[in-house]
Amino acid sequence: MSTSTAEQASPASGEAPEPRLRRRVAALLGVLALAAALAAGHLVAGLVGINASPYLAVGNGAIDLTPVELKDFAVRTFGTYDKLVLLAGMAVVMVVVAAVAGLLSRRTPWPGLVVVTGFGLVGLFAVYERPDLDTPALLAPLASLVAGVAVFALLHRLARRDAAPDPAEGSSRRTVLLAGAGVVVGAGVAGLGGQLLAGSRDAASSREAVGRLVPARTAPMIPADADFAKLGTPTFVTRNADFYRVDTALSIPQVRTEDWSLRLHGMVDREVRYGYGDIRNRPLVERTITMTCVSNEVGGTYVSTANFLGVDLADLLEEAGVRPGAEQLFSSSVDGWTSGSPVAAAMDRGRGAMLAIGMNGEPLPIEHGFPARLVIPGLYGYVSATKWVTDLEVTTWQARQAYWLKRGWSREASIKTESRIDTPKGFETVPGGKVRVAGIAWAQHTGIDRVEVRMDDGPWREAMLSRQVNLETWRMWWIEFDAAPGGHQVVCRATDRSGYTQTDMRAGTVPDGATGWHSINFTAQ
Ligand SMILES: Nc1nc2c(c(=O)[nH]1)N[C@H]1C(S)=C(S)[C@@H](COP(=O)(O)O)O[C@H]1N2
Ligand SMILES: [Mo]
Repeated sequence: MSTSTAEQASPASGEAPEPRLRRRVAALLGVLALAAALAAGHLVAGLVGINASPYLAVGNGAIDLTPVELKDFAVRTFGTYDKLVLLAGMAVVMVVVAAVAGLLSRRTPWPGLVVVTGFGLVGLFAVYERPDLDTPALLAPLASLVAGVAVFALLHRLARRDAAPDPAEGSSRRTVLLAGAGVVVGAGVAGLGGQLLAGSRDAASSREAVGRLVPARTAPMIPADADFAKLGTPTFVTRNADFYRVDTALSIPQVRTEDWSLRLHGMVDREVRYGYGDIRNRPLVERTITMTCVSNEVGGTYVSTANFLGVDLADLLEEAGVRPGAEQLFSSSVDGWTSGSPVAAAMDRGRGAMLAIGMNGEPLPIEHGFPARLVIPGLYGYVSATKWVTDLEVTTWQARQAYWLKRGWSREASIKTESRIDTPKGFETVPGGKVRVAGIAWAQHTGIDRVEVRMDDGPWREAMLSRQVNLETWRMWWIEFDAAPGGHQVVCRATDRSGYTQTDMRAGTVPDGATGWHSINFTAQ
């Protein structure tokens, strides 16, 4: 009440009775223009590819520009919600900037128009910079720019007319309100429309259409004693919905099989290009493989196992004819993410590297790389497991530097021998007496030989190991301790088949994977 009187009074004191917008009206104008801009961009993105939506493109750009330490912190702190946190943070910042831009425009629309245009240009630049988007994608941020400027200019004019000392019409306030409401509804419809349009062209329907992929060679049956799930370990094969997910994609790349191809080129005798049909119509082989992320902390959850279905990478490379001197298989995803794997690992028949199109009896889930991904057992995911893969270049280490290598991670990254306690959970209270401790251990491509567990300051005791499925997968273990009432600590360590026992030296995940023993505290009652 008091502010509005002050504002009413101020024009009277100046010579030119310039109408000034009330603060909250001005701020709201900025926010409405922002909403209109984002929604218009999203709608057009529904037609030209949802990743062209300026909001998503700016977020994806931000992820690529984020320093490693911050990214590592985000993944550690927010886990799989890191991207949601980023999007929410961006929204807050944008709303604040838009409101401030509105506040600066109480007399003339220019400051707001400049800010809205600035936003638009950032969106245009972000889309322009995305490797997975081409020229038509620029229509989306362009639509944002136009909608933002138009809505701001229009609402500003209406609101100023209303704020004039002598409003022309008594109805002009209602006009402003109606226009504002119109923008809100329009933005909602446009945003939703974009989402729906994108849905109709997305990869889900294409994945449905793939139907059943039939292996020519199925993976050997997993024996019942390959896990101790009833005793508190994970199941041997991880359900697709539970399989860990790590990638830099803010919105999951949507690739339809008919739009997908894989180009194999570089230091080869003949360049080859495969369509989806070329791959699925080959005899498909299925392999049980445990994947691990280099960002997995000691005791972390970024390790899972699946039956992958696909073709031997070695077959494709041999068909193309790898030239002498080739060192690196440089793979690219449709979204521009890249990875460098040793050619030797990709060609090694004993390792069984694949171009995978199926996972646990289904076409690859979209978030795990549909239509096709690499899986090279024994190496951390960032140097072996390119999702949405579309390009394979045979080259040298000198010639090409992959995404994470440029950001300080190692070139060579074999998965380290590790073990984890799954039961009891940290700080759990369990009945005293016999306490069962169970978990997993992995040393892909080498194999686990032994897991030892120690309670408090007692001796190391050997745990019971599950049956080994193959060298590229994890093993489960369990053991029982007599635990007197009170607090206890258990620690585990694995020894692999090369004779190496996990070091207790704690190392962080950068540059080539964490080390150290996993320990947990629990209370016996
Ligand atoms: N296109 C693309 N592929 C990618 C990544 C990525 O960011 N983009 N991340 C890699 C990393 S770091 C890991 S650990 C694995 C994880 O695969 P998943 O999400 O299927 O578990 O994918 C790899 N492939
Ligand atoms: Mo990873």
